[in-house]
Amino acid sequence: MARFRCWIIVALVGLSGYCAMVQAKDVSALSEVEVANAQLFLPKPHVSATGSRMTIYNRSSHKLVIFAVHSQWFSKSMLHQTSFINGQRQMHPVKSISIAPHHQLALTPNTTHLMFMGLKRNLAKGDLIVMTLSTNLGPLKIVAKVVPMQLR
Ligand SMILES: [Cu+2]
Repeated sequence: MARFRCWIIVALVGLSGYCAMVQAKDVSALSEVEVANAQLFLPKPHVSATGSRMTIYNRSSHKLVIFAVHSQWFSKSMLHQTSFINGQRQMHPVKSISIAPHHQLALTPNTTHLMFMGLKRNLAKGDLIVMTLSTNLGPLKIVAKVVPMQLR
């Protein structure tokens, strides 16, 4: 019994050591991810949904996977992919957006992007809106500037 207990302790210590290691790796990897020119489009009058644009630089040696986005000023937010079917612009939700190590990805209205729905307050040009990306390397906070809507 004593021996069995000892093994449990070894296993727990080993596990917590591993967790600490993973956390350390993730924290430093996340510091090597940079988001540039984050912009949220000013919604049209009486419309509560809008899109965004930004470039994400993954300078880490880990793949970055974005699973979700959240902003307190919107009741719902999604990861979107735009496709053109018979010349018609269509958007659909995707489960994740990945950026390979040492790669960058431009999120634009006509490619993959972050989409926001259910606006809870009035926005004005120049407002700064905080949003948080849920990623495999940890939560990534972004400050986006509200700009006029632009599809290109
Ligand atoms: Cu969209």
